[in-house]
Amino acid sequence: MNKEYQFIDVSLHGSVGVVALNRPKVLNAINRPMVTEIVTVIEEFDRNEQVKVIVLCGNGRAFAAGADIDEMAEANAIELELLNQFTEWDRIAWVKKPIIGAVQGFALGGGFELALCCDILFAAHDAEFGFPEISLGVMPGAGGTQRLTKLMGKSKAMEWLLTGDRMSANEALHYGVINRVIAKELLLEETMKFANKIAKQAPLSLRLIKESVLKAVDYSLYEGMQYERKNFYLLFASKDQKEGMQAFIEKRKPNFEGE
Ligand code: DAK
Repeated sequence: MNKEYQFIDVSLHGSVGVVALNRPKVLNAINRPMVTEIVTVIEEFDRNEQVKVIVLCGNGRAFAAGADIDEMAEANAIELELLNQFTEWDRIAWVKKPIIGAVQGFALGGGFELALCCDILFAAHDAEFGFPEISLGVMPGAGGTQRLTKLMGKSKAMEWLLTGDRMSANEALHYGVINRVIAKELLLEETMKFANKIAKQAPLSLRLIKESVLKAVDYSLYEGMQYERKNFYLLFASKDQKEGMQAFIEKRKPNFEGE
């Protein structure tokens, strides 16, 4: 990765691509060019054959304290409609490879919404999640009301969204919003360990399992199972299915190639 980015750090560690939000002085407040950079790089990683898993994290003491309020303060509705920046944001949801989020410190507003775009979330003990939009006289607009509700159910989501209160890492774990709480100093190390572990799995299986799980959120059980079945059949067209099963029979480790 030799391109220079202004608001993010990008690195490649074997088969794990890492995007670190990098405006630590303003707690990684997400401005518009940062959204463009994040989406550009995640999509590049998604197309890069070497990359199997993507990790998203923040430099400094926060994951991200929300969208950049200085940038938003004077915005008007028509300007936002014409900017149409949510189409760019929505492309994160189309990424095929697993995205693992590592959250330390604040994940607020748009920062929480970005974390909720991840497939797996690890958080440090000091992580705080919340939607402070209500105290700014606005509301979440990048998926927060929808994704939080699908994860924790209507009543609890309503409470967090209407109060704007901050959820601790342990509360987020309790409500099924995140996967693990980890000591702060080990957060990145443990996240990378996990990313490397799943990066060794058959790439096409990773891809189609992610796609099928996401369908479970939107589809009825019947529709979801039809979708799952098509993906199941599809994997029998792959070389990796032959290799995986042959390796089992020959009592050796499979050598997956993503084909
Ligand atoms: N925007 C701009 N600057 C921010 C910021 C933010 N969201 N959050 C923090 N900063 C800046 C502070 O102004 C401060 O800058 P200096 O004064 O040092 O120049 C620096 O970061 C450190 O912050 P604090 O001094 O406030 O640090 P504390 O530890 O005392 O407090 C805090 C941390 C996170 C509790 C506090 O900074 C805070 O309340 N921050 C604002 C949280 C918030 O309301 N976030 C915005 C929610 S609205 C979209 C996608 C998403 C969204 C919109 C559009 N599209 C794709 C179109 C989302 C909207 C939102 O997120």
